[in-house]
Amino acid sequence: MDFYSFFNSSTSWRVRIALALKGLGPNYHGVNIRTGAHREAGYVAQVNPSATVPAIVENGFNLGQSLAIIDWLDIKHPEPRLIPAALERRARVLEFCYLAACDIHPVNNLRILKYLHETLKVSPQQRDDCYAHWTAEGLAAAERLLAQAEENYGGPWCFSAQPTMADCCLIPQLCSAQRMGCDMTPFKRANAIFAHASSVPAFINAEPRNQPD
Ligand SMILES: N[C@@H](CCC(=O)N[C@@H](CS)C(=O)NCC(=O)O)C(=O)O
Repeated sequence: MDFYSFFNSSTSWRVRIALALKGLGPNYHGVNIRTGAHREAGYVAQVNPSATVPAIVENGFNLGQSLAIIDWLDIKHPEPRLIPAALERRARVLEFCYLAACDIHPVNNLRILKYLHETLKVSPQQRDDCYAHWTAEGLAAAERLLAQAEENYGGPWCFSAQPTMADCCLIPQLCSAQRMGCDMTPFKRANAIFAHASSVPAFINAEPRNQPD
């Protein structure tokens, strides 16, 4: 399996956690999104028509979108399961992942931040305030879902004693918020899960500082 990732990309990081939890070691290809490698014609045509990272290619099958990749991995390599089979828990995990992937991440993505600054000419301070505002709103919603999840399913992970795709989404999102200087103190449940994940090898291996690029 070939895996296309950028070390500092939170969506690539989600997939790296999933791969590590499943004990899979694909061929790693660093795609530098800062220099625009994700928009090169060959990459877009053969690897990821979305012109983003992450993506995987296996036996001529190419797939982008981090949640679709994790779902695909979960069916192909079901141990350990990252998307629970039980209907209600599965729905809760997906609810959380869509919050991270559809509501929080997109407004904070590199191309959005660049557009704000380079095209709309907002100042770096306004751009960072925009990031902090939507991140705080999103993480507050995440915190409410996590409190409910702890009550219903326990911990130490988002949705029980085992990590799920929700944890794959949460940890990179928290790091990205921290990196941008957001105030993380209100997010107590998320911080507790983060502290737990920080000592687990699969999560450590997936961190940006441990990637070849
Ligand atoms: N919904 C996509 C988002 C992918 C995405 O936007 N990835 C970012 C890196 S975290 C990227 O490639 N950004 C390039 C850009 O903004 O130009 C997914 O989950 O895979």
